[in-house]
Amino acid sequence: MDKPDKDKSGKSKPEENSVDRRSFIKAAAASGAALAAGAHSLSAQVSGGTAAGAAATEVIEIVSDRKHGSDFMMDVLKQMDFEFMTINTHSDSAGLQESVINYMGNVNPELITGLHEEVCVAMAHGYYKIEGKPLATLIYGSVGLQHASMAVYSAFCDRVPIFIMLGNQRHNPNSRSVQDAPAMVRDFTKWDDSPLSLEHFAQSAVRAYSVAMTTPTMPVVLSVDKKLQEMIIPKGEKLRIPKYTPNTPPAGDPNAVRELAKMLVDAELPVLGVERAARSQAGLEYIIELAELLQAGVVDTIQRMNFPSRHPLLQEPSIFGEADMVLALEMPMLSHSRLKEGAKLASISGFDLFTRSNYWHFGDYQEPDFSIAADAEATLPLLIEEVRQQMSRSKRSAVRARGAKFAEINKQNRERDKAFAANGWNDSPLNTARVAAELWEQIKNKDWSLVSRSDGMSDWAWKLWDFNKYYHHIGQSGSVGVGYSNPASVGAALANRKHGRLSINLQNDGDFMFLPSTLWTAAHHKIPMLTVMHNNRAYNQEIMLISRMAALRDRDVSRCTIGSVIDNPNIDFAQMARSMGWYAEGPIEHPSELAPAMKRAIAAVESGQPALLDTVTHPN
Ligand SMILES: Cc1ncc(C[n+]2csc(CCOP(=O)(O)OP(=O)(O)O)c2C)c(N)n1
Ligand SMILES: [Mg+2]
Repeated sequence: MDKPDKDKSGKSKPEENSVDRRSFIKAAAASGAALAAGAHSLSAQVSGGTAAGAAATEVIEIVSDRKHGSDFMMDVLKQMDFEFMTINTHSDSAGLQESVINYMGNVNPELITGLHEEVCVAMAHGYYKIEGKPLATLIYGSVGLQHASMAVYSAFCDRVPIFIMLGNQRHNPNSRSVQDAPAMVRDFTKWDDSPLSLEHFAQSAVRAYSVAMTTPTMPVVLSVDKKLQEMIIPKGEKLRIPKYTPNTPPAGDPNAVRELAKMLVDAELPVLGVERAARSQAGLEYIIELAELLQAGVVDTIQRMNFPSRHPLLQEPSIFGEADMVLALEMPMLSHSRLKEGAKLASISGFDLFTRSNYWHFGDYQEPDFSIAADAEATLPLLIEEVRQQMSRSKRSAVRARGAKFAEINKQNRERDKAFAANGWNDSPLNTARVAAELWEQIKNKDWSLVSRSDGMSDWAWKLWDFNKYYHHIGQSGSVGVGYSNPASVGAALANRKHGRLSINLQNDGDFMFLPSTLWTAAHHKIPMLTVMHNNRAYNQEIMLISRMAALRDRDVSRCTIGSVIDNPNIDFAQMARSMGWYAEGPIEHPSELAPAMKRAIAAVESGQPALLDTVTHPN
């Protein structure tokens, strides 16, 4: 962290480290940009950062009688360099909110208004998956956190760090205060605290950030007392802000990595299973390098952008049954039972380094034959080097044959998908493959990013588009909680905005209707993105499950839409979007309407507006 400026006598200049608020506000109004440039930055905070990015301990001496507790809290947060803070406003954080607005000039962090606390947290989830940096979120400790809880759970399951602050007041039992606010989400967060003093806040905020950002990354919670926010700090007080030094992520023990490399090199048909293996573009490139070196097959559950969608080594999960050696990379749910008799299963995962008990987010115990408790992305460079050293020249030429075999399987799978996509090409309601294909034609030469689940619309985007950069998709929710996708897509689009990328959201109708107010947030904060509805007017997955149940019981399957359709009345998504400031068209029911509507909507997005197309689709 930058040290405060000193004058010639060595004393701190009062306008720098205490607050003459009037002149500060004036300066902020005069130059928001200068304020942003002056904000302390720790770019190495992105997971995997090194000690080179460490800040220095700072002692703030209060020389004004107008400095408030929440102003000091902002001083503490400066070194985390939060670009945004999502908020649903509430009285118990009035001090903090006012400090963001006037003390910080609403810059780093800039407030992003969510109309529901679940929107605030899910936006932070989506933002991280593009930017690799957490957002701060400020929500009401009692009632707000209850709304936010499912989104916190999704981030926990998906290993996404979010810096959650709660407004609360324990000194006033008559209000909506809560005795132990973080308890509500303690089963699915990594750490929390409820500081009792400003220095305690400083300690806990830096600790919380460090815990959240160390793999396995996860959400953390600070409950911030209203009285502490609003207190005037006595003149002459000296408050210490601890320095933050990013942890290097835990990498595998070199001897164990050498042994693992031998298993891979000796295998006849090795396959990599990848789930949350890549945390960055570098991680994606490491996985490609390892797979190509070994000519190993890769099975991707697309929870992250782990591997290119058109890479010839990409395989379907059934290949697990043929492999003699499988390496699961951050894929703790891959059970040995899916492998053939005698096959070996190895794992590199941070799962055992931190987990919780109550809400299950795991499957059968994996039963690995060899297991390294470490971060996969941090371990891959070492593993690649070991494999490279152990691969003899003859081995390298021998593995080409299996690479060719995998490439042939991949080619057949892709041809099958293309043929399948053409089924019902001209149908109305629309074939979801056609929606994805028409969209691809229009975006393929642009800098695009799929900000929704890539398995939406029956995986058609994943099957038909060329995903090859880390920001090309944000993966899934982690929890399968419906309601995640709409706000997470807006958070990811917010991260894409400054990079000028075209954000695309393929949006299921059922998921959309959990948090439709998300649209207003996107329009209000001028977040450009294209939302294409998968409007099958149903909770279709549930209809399929209930129909199967009726069939098993030999009862009337035709009635199984009861309780799970979303029609009568049909929801007019375009009208809803327009009412909240979006460009919108629809309902679109005929395939001939698709391409021209997409063109107009993309033009609107490229002019800076969010746009929605309500495409009425086949159930799947
Ligand atoms: C919060 C939550 N409530 C209920 C469910 C159960 N559920 C699983 S899939 C699904 C339907 C989702 O509908 P939609 O988003 O329209 O997708 P579709 O199945 O139509 O493709 C529901 C309700 C869930 N996963 N999460
Ligand atoms: Mg649906």
